[in-house]
Amino acid sequence: MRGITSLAAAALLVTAAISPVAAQIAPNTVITRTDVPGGGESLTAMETDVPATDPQDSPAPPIQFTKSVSQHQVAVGGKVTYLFSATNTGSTTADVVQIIDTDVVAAIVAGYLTFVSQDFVSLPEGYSFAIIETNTGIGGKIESEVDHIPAGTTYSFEVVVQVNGPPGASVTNQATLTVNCPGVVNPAVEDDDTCPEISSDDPDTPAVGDPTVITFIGLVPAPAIGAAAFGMLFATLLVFGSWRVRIKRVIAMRD
Ligand SMILES: [Ca+2]
Repeated sequence: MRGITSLAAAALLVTAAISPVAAQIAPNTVITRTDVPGGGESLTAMETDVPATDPQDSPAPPIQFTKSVSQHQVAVGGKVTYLFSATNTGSTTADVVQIIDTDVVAAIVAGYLTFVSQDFVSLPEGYSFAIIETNTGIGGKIESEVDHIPAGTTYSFEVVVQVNGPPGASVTNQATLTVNCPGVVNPAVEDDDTCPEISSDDPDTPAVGDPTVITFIGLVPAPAIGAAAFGMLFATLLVFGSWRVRIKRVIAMRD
């Protein structure tokens, strides 16, 4: 027999001599090479009902990554909370999920914001490692990592900052998420087992994958004075003016 023959059985072991069999291998067939005593190799093929791929070579599960904010308009001197949230919407576990935000730190360095605090909000069940690190210096970043996120669960943390101003200024920022993706080579990052970056989405806006924006506001502007109000103000000033005159007069009489 030349090559490997596939049968209809769900699982079948076939041993064959070394030969160019690649073109004859049925889908979902696992090939194992074994050294033969005295030299040479043998091939063992197992036809299965599942794809013949290493689970570690499977793409990472999809992750919904959002960066929400407690309020989009913040009074100068007030505080605002950013919530970073990663939800595994797939059917397999996501490993080594890392979130990085440099934009918030850039706003801190520029004096628009002041860092207040950070904390975990939701940790995946059964996690064994999670960390948040914030470096508020020049070139610093907020960096958080969790070792895994099981399917259907969420990992989230929050960062609180204070708004320094000036009124009218805005801070636009976006975080990125990476997840371990063995078998997928991404030359854009150092680790070639990391999937391409995912940019955060502001869940309060209809656009997908858009940055999160906060705008600083100052005192509430006074409403415009209408004609009627102006007339009342003018009459009031006239009365006030007469009082002033009257007061002067009283003083003059006392003198
Ligand atoms: Ca959005």
